[in-house]
Amino acid sequence: MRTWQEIAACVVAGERLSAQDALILWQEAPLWRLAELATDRKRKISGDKVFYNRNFHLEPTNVCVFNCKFCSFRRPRGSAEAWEWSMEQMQEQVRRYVGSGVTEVHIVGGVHPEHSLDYYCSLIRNVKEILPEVSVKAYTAIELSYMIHRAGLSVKEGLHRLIDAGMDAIPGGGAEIFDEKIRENICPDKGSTKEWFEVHRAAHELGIKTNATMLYGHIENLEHRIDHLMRLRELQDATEGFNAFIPLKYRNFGNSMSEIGEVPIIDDLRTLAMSRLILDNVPHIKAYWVMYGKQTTEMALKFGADDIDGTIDDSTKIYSMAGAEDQRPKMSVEQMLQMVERAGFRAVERDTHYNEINNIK
Ligand code: V47
Repeated sequence: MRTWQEIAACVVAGERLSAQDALILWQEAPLWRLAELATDRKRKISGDKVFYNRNFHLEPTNVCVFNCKFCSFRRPRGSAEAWEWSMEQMQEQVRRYVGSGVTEVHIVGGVHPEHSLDYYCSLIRNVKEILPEVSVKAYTAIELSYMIHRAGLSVKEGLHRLIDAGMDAIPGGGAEIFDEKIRENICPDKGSTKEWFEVHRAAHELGIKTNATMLYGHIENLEHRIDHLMRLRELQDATEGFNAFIPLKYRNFGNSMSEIGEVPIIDDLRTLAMSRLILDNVPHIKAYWVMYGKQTTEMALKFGADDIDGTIDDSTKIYSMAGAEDQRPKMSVEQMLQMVERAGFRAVERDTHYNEINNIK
């Protein structure tokens, strides 16, 4: 077995990490060394740039056919806290952004029992009619798999319909943890790991870029995290379809796993750095500021992240309902620029496809 110092030297030389070496590095390398290794790797890919975008979320409903133990967002139909926005209400939400400079709408919500594929397609069409210049990053693989199978179509046929309606990219949600036993425990009735990969592979084959996430810091261990990252690396080798990876820290407020607690920030930083090192073929590692909070996000930039997501404009409830610091998450471009500068990098506005937008004042 190699020592962490030997493994670190191999990482510097550009050698790909095996699962066994990744575990040793993860467990034994000091935090400062992981920071150095991950930052070196980040610099090779994105130099001194850290990306952000101007975006908002649409969350059509928090009613969901699945009942994941970690979820603080879902409400049973008929509950006072359940919402099911009408198409008109969502059009109204989208109209607020006319002329605002947003470049991306991220649509994600509960897996509604009755919404059809046509409904999801017309939601995208309506967004594009109001904001023709934006990209629509829509629906997790779990939502997609459900709506497409319900329509009696193959995954590729369903994706074709959504692409025709204007879907530009697919977010990374629903991945949770790929290990089937852990998944069975934390989200027993949810769409499977196999379904998640089927959708992402099909999207990549159709030329649609997607993101990937990992929900960590609950009952999984480091081997499960490494296995998760290795499965993503394998698909990326085959398709090159992932734009970004987003590690999602389990937040424990208001769900049925609350007794587990949350992992310390040092674990978040090590996880980011190791994600950057294991996923040597995924260009962008995102520190999602809404989930970490602003201070941890600033630190995360020293651990291999090169993206912080966007302005959000208080449009998502998933993390505020799970106990994140920002109960009304919102960041101005100015605040983002300052955060990135304080961390010693250069903020660059991007669109969904990571094309740079040159309008920084
Ligand atoms: O799949 C739900 C996670 C995800 C909790 O692709 C929780 O750019 C922590 O995927 N604690 C949805 N996490 C959000 C998501 C996402 C977010 C930002 C950017 C992108 C992107 C994707 O949120 C779910 C689940 O893994 N989640 N509940 C919780 N209590």
